[in-house]
Amino acid sequence: MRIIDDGDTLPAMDALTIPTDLVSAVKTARHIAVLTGAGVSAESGVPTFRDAQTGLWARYSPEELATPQAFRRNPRLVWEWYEWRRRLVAQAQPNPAHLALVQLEQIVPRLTLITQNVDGLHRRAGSRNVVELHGSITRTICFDDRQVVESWADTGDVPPRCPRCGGLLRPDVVWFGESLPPDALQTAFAAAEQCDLFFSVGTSTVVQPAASLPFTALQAGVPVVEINPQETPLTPYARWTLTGPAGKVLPALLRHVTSEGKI
Ligand code: BJW
Repeated sequence: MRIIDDGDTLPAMDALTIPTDLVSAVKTARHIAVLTGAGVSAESGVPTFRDAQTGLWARYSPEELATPQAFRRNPRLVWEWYEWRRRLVAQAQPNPAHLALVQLEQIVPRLTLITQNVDGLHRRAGSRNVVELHGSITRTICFDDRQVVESWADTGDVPPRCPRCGGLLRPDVVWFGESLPPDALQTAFAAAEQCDLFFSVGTSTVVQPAASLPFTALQAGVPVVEINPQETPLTPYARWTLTGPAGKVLPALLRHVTSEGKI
């Protein structure tokens, strides 16, 4: 259901209408799973990946930056791109979408927050049960043995070298063609199958295997809510489509859920 088509809605507390049956579904849910993507951090000033003008890949294609092959080809370019993004993320603050998800975790018996984002903003906002599918830009690993490296000598090398083995250092993120952390992946798919409400927020739903999570939920009979200003491959299948920025839609939903009594 698209909210713009919905006749049975609560009165707008702001410019958005929130379907009453969605509010009920949130209030009665025992376990909610939420999948987030880059759109959730857009209102914190962190660019998304695939927006034509402002996306992180506006100047380079993904294959030039986010693959092991790209790193082997031009490690300096890839390292410097991530250095730029690390600085951007360090200056960014959690936005109302992150904060609404913290609030949701506090009022639902169980919430599994599955994120594709590497910026750490969910944890910085205060979310506790966060599953990071694509790693974290704040950690550094050795390209050769994938061990986390906490510090290294500033020798002027770009990228710097692993203090243990001399290998090149890289960010602890998942590039195309690489496996996702198995524990995180298993937790995410189990949550998608076992939850009783699934939210997909701010993701283009194109990058696998994360993009399969809402469809796994659907196959298990779980209703899916999508929050996104744009349509995605998931849109035709979502029970509720809330068209708009997550930083407006999620707080509006939470206001409706909390204003009508506790779960
Ligand atoms: C807003 C908003 C606002 C804006 N509010 N919303 C099956 C079929 C075909 C291919 C594959 C397949 N299985 C695997 C593959 C290959 C590949 C893949 O999926 N390719 C596709 C492109 C087709 N997947 C992989 O390689 C994965 N590995 C793997 O599966 O290993 C096994 C294997 C390998 C090879 C073959 C087969 C099996 C690894 C994927 C790793 C993805 N890594 C990245 C980079 C992470 C590091 C970094 O940050 O640099 O992860 S790519 C990039 O995309 C990043 C993101 O997490 C990910 C998803 O992007 P996201 O979050 O959806 O962002 P956008 O920009 O796409 O969308 C933003 C959305 O927000 C838009 O919809 C906006 O409208 C919206 N929005 N403002 C709400 N205010």
